[in-house]
Amino acid sequence: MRRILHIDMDAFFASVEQKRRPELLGRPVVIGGDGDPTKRGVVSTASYEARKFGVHSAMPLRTAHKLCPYAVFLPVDYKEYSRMSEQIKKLLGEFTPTIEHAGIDEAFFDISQITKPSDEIAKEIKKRISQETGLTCSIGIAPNKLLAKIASDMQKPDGLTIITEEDIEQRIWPLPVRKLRGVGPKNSAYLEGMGIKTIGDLASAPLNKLIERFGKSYGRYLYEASRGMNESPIITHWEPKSAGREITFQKDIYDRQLLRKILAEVTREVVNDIRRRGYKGKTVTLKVRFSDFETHTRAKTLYEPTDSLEQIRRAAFDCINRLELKKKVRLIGIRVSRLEKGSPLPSAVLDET
Ligand code: TTP
Ligand code: MG
Repeated sequence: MRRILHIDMDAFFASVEQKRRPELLGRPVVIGGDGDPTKRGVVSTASYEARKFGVHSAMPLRTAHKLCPYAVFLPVDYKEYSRMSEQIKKLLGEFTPTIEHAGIDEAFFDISQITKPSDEIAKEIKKRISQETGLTCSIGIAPNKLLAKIASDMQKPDGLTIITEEDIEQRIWPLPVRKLRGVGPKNSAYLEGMGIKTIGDLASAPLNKLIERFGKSYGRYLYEASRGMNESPIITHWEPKSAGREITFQKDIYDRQLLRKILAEVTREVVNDIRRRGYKGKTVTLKVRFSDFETHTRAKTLYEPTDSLEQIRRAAFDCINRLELKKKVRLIGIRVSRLEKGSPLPSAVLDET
């Protein structure tokens, strides 16, 4: 039997801010955009004190401000959060090399080979993280990744939840289907239409009915997931599929020259990013959202993968030339995909070509 541990930091960005500014401890803190709630932008995360007012990730900052006007609003400081994330990941690496870094504040690892009891391992990790960073995390331990992730979310913040196969009926089945990885808002609404609200409801649906509605692979996934069955391996190394950036303007822009200038800058950032990580890309996709939210994309695929700023920029401009810019623009973004490993460049030469 495998033992998989999932760790997820509590209110990560907000906790890092509260840690470095102790005067914010115990206060509602909202992190998002450039920290000005009168401007456009969305909430990246909110401290648990702010969540009591209904503030949550992905909500417009302006809405958060209405719900919780006395919260402290702060800009996103990725650099600091990434630094902290690296520090935590390094520390986790001391426990086992079989780690999957699943996001900036979460990781899975296989503890099957560690002889200590699960709760002891979890407590040790929590203690180390707290000593070295002053932050809290929530940990879930289960026979697979699917259940471990559900478990880590069950008693947030500072939680420790251990789920065994015997617990599935009592503790997993009452949860809403949304809690299963791979069930988003669309599918859960569809399932609800079929009278399936909880994971337990899903577990009582016959396999052939699920396959009929959702296709062979997703249907079977749902059938097995509802029974807590999941064999996904720990993936210790990810190849990125694409790299991109997009900007939402403070004020919608009509000026074509200015848009091109911004596009050139964003493209340079993306190219620097793929080069820093040693990748070359083949497809360049432009995204433009107009002030009325109408959104268009245009893509260009090159003959071979490249990390040349000139070639990628030319492709980006090709794309924008194929769009009729008849309205003010709200957002512009560029993405380079079909990435392949090239050789990483030293950062000193990144901006040279
Ligand atoms: P989460 O782990 O989803 O959230 P969290 O750590 O803030 O809170 P919880 O205690 O519930 O785990 O995401 C980790 C970080 O990723 C979060 O601190 C901010 C960032 N993030 C965004 O920028 N936008 C989002 O929509 C989400 C969900 C997270
Ligand atoms: Mg988290």
